[in-house]
Amino acid sequence: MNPSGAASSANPNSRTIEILDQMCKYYDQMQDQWRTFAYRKAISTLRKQDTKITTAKEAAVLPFIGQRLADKIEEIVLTDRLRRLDSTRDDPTDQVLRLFLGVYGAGLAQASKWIQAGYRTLDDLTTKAKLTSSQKIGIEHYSDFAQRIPRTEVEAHGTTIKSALRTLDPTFSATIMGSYRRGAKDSGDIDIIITKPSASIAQLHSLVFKTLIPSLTSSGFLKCKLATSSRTDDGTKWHGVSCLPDSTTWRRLDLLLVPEEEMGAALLYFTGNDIFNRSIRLLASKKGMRLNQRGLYRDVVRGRNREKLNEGTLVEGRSERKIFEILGVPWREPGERIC
Ligand code: DCP
Ligand code: MG
Ligand code: MN
Repeated sequence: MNPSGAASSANPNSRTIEILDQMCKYYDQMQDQWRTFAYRKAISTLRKQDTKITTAKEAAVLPFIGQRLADKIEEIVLTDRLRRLDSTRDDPTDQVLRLFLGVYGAGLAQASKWIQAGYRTLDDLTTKAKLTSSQKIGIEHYSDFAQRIPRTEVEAHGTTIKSALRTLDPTFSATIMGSYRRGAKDSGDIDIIITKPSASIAQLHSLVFKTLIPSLTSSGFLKCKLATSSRTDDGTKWHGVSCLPDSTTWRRLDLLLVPEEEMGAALLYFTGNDIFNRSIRLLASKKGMRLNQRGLYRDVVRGRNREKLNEGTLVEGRSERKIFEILGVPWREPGERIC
């Protein structure tokens, strides 16, 4: 196991891993979740091998490596490259698509529409396309948002929020989540859970939206809001942008407001990674339960197409460890939740 996730040069398959990793990043940029997952799983299998996998036949018997991936592994070993990867670099439409998909909030549908309208550059979008205010920010700060955030800087953003909260109400707490909690040396954004013992979601909402955010905005730390959502769907969240006083690089910041009784489920959800979340949710559903970011539920009645007919009964929401226990999954430290 290589918990840092980096392809160690000591690994006999490091060159294969390096190229598969580039292919995986490509699919990630294309927002092709299935291929991204398939590649990540195959890479994690390869990392665990002590010998060099040189043929498709050897590769195909390994877990999570199907025939097509096995053929690619053989191609890499034989030619030291992957034609599929090279072709992505030569295709101009493909490059524009990836460029547009990098705009905050832009999905495949939006990016394709821009391409169909004849736009090819970010400048085209700025001057010709009709953009939402979030998309405008996504374009203006395109290169900021594309940069990884060093761990110490993630911490500094967390500290700013924590100290602001402390002056407003010392019983509030903020916890840095996401890749940071998994121990990553750098992160794509800053994810923070805000909670307070025995506070309702309405009280949390009021303090954060009416006091914390306005105050951090006037101090210059928060730059803008990109998206918000409240209860009913998937919890209360705030997506926006922050920037340290000694920096000019704008960073993506995600806040999640969580009542105490849901903290365990929220910690589990917001720690990820996304593949780990998928697999643990699948496991819950195999056991007749349902796991989401608010809790673990049982007696969920499902219809013919496995659609939910009721919400079920809450089994556990408060404790992350108990959710693992009830599901019969041995505890995994955040750093080990990398699939
Ligand atoms: N999450 C999820 N499914 C998604 C998006 C997010 O389960 N589609 C959960 C797991 C993630 C966490 O939320 O770990 C935070 O989401 P991020 O997109 O911020 O991802 P990470 O923090 O894991 O990585 P990064 O460093 O790229 O931000
Ligand atoms: Mg994150
Ligand atoms: Mn995030």
